Amino acid sequence: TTATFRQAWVEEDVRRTLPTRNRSSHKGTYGKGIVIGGSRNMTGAITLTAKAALRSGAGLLTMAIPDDIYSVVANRIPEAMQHPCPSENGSFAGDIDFAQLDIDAIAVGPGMGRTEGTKRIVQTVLEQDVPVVLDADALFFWNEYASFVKKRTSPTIVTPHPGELARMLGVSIHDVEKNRFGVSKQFAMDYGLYVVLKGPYTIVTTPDGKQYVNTTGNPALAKGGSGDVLTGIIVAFLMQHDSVQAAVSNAVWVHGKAADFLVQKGHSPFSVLATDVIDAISPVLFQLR
Ligand code: NPW
Ligand code: AMP
Ligand code: MG
Repeated sequence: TTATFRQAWVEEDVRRTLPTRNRSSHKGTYGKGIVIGGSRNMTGAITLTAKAALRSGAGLLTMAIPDDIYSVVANRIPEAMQHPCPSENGSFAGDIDFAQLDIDAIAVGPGMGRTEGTKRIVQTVLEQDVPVVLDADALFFWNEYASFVKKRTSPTIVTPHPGELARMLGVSIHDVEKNRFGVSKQFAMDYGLYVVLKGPYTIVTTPDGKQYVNTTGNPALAKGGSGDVLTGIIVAFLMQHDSVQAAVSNAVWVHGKAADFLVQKGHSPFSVLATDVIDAISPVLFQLR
């Protein structure tokens, strides 16, 4: 085993590592991202991811969605571009031709469902030589991706909640929760990837086993859609940071801080929605830069 490196990730770290928005920049400076997900029963998740990415400074953002749900999704975010994909029964049923797309980072999984189409697209995503965030349903067929993940040379980030990590490892949720540090470190080092183990005190683990514990967030986030928002912030920050660890830790921090900001401003944790968290990204970033 390696030496233990554990550190809290606090506001001072975010202030030190968050990039600035330069006077001479243009949209291409901040990266071209794609978020892939959605299905007929879950059109909201990928919409939340895309909107969160745009609020987090992504230069250009494309949403790849099953063409069955194209019109409902496209109607919600005029700033995002769309890449409608072949679909069957409201889910992906085909591949994505990345050669046609000019992409700097990918997030895949929110609201995608667990079909053969999901499996195929995730495998293709893992063959792309850019940073990849795997979340939600993109984590479902984990064992089938192992060989693809180990071959990658660009960063891979997985963002499981304890239920998802337990499923990926074939252990109980209790096994994950009683040893959150150990389990995520082992997993990160085995696969050579970044693990974001979510929950109160989210832990970000790097491929070499360093661990950063988040200090923001509250139970307002214990609600459907929160994780989908986090994935959008992560993919946007990956395009704007040099350090993957700083990008991911800052994203987790800003996500939690947005929820904290809302509660401080008099919103009840009962009532805060994932959409409100997206709207609070702006004042949080304003206070930082
Ligand atoms: P239980 O039973 O709740 O106690 P799944 P998912 C457990 C989409 N969404 N700590 C949980 O336990 C997502 O993007 C769409 C411990 C259960 O066993 C995905 O595509 C929305 N355990 C899809 O839904 C809004 C925890 O894990 C299992 C835990 C499925 O995602 C909602 C559930 O996990 C949603 O985001 C925790 N913190 N959290 C939309 N509007 O379109 C969960 N568990 O079966 O992997 O499903 O997370 O619900
Ligand atoms: P997901 O389960 O994928 O929707 O992700 C839930 C998100 O909300 C993760 O970022 C969690 O860290 C966060 N979250 C959920 N419950 C809490 C809580 N009680 N305190 C702080 N953060 C939470
Ligand atoms: Mg989730």
